[in-house]
Amino acid sequence: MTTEAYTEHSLTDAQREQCLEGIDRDTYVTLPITLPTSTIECANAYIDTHCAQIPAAVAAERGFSETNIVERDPVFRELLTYKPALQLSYDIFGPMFHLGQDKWTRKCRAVDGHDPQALIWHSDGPLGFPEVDGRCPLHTLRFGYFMSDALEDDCGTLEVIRGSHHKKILHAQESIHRRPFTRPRDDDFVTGHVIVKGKAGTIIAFHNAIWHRALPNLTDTPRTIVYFQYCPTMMHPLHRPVPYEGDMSHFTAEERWLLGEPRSPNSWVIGSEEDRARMDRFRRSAESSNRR
Ligand SMILES: O=C(O)CCC(=O)C(=O)O
Repeated sequence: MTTEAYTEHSLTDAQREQCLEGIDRDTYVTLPITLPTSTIECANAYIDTHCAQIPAAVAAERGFSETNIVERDPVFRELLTYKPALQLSYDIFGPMFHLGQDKWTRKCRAVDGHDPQALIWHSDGPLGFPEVDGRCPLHTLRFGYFMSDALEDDCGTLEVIRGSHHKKILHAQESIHRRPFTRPRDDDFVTGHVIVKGKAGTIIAFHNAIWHRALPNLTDTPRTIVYFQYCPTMMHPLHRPVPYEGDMSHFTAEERWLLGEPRSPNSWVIGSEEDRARMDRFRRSAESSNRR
């Protein structure tokens, strides 16, 4: 595990290329760097405090999870602009992307096998996103930051189907969260099945069309993960009010952009030169000065 401050992390152009190749081939990739211990400790300190305040009955019904976390603790504000994530987002979307989701989830040992935070097989994204031949293009890049070790098969960690963005999407026209979901072939969830395990600090990035799930945690080690996802500015975030409704004066120009600073209609979709310069720090070093 690295010990430098995570704000100094960045990917080389070659690492960026390798990560994109990995996503293109496997639908997800494990980043070649890990979070510093201090980041893991700060995130867990916040989450520990939050969980301690949740009444047991509420925790049993809903589990432990929070969305829109950037404003809750400085560690999440720092993760908002975690450079390797924004470098890869820039590679995929160009400069016109913003925050699509920020959340954490902690799963403790399931009671009677039940875990309110467990999720059946699904893919991510808005309802009604256009499909091409049943496949969904990459509209959201999601980063999972492991804040606990996830080393056992039954610890409730993320499971994926490797290469599943090459298959027909599970969720674009209808929400599988509202409708029981079946597939005609039993081996759909066998071929390429990966239980994504790793030590605390592991970072994964994945395509919205990935088939994924997370089962109940059957171990005594709580499993904690933080997710940040990025999408084109023309897409509305999943949980956040955008345009941002509060005072943004304490945020940097990059943070304001990512959080949905109020702007002209054109600047959500096409953007001016000034808009497109907001994410300049995340361009490749070898890139020409011509902006997209
Ligand atoms: O707990 C996990 O890692 C899975 C989360 C997930 O599938 C989702 O939020 O869509």
